[in-house]
Amino acid sequence: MRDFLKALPKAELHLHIEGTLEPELMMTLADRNGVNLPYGSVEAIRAAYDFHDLQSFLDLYYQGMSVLRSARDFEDLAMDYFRRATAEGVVHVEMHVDPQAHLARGVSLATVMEGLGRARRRAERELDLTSAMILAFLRDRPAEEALDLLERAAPYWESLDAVGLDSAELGHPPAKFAEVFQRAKALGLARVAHAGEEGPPDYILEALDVLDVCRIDHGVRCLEDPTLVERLCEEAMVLTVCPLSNVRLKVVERLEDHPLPAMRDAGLTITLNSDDPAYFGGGLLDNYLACRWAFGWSREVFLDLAGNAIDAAFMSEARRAELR
Ligand code: ES4
Ligand code: ZN
Repeated sequence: MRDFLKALPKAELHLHIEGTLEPELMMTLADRNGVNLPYGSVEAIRAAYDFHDLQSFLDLYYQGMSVLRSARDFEDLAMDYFRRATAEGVVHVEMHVDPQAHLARGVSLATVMEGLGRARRRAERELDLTSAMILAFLRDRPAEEALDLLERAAPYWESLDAVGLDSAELGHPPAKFAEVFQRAKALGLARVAHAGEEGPPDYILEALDVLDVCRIDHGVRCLEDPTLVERLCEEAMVLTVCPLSNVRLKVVERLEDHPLPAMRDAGLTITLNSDDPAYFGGGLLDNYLACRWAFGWSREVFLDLAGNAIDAAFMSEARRAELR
C-alpha cells in the first residue's frame, strides 16, 4: 500500500509555504542571516512543536519565519520543500503565501515573490513539478491591510492563481474581507478561504455567500449543520482537509476520531492535504498513509481522493490530462 500511495500522482492543494520550513533549514538560515533563535538545536526546535490549538501553533509559525530575509532564502525554502514533495510522489503544489507576515518585519513583497517565483520555475524545469500560488490575507489583521496588499501585488497578479484567507479564524469571520475578495474576483483571481477549522459552520456559509470561494480550506466543522452539508454536496464544493494538522492542532483528539469517513459518506468532495508539513509531522504521503492506518481505506478511495485534487487544481487542462 505504501508503494501504491507513493506512486499515486498527488496534488497538494492546501499548503502554507512558510509552513514547510524544517528545523534544519531554520538553523541554517538563522546562521546565514544572523538571526537569534530561542533554540540551541534542531531537536530543541522540534520539541517546542507541542500545540494545543491554532493560535499556539501560529505563534511559533510566525516566529520561525523570522529567519527568511532574502529572495534566496525564499527560493531555498521552496526548493527544499519541492524536492521533498517530489520524493513523495507529489506532482503539483498550490502554495499559500503570507506576505503580510513578511512586510511586517521589513521584508519586501518583491523579495518574497521573486524568490518563490524562481523556485517555481526551477521546480517545473528540474522536477517536472507544477505549482500555483495563492496570495493569502491574514484574517486577524485589518481588512484595509489586505486591500493594500492586493494592490501592491499588481506586478505579480499574472503569477497568482487565487487569493486565500488564513491565520486565526475565531472572531474574524469571512465577511470582514468582502471588499478585497470582490476586488480579487474583478481581477480574475479565484478565491479560497480557511473556514470551519476552529470556526463555526456559519463561517463556511459566509465564505460561500460573501467571498464566492471555489474551495473551502478545512471545512471539517460543516457536519454540525446538515443544511450546509446538503448545499456543499449539491455544489460539489471542494474541501481541502488536512488530517495530521487537525490532530496536531487538537481539532480532533486522534485521527481515528476524525470526521473524514463521515464526510465522505455524506457525499462531500474531499481532498487530503498537509497544511504545514514541517510543523505537523509529515508531508502529503504521510497524510495519505495516516488515513490508511486510521480508516483502512482501499486503493479505490485514495484514487478517488487524489483524483478530486487533480480535478480541482489550478492547472492547465493539458497538465490535468497528463496527470489523470
Ligand atoms: C495555518 Cl493550520 C492554519 N490555519 C490557519 N492559518 C494558517 N496559516 C498557516 N497554517
Ligand atoms: Zn491552512
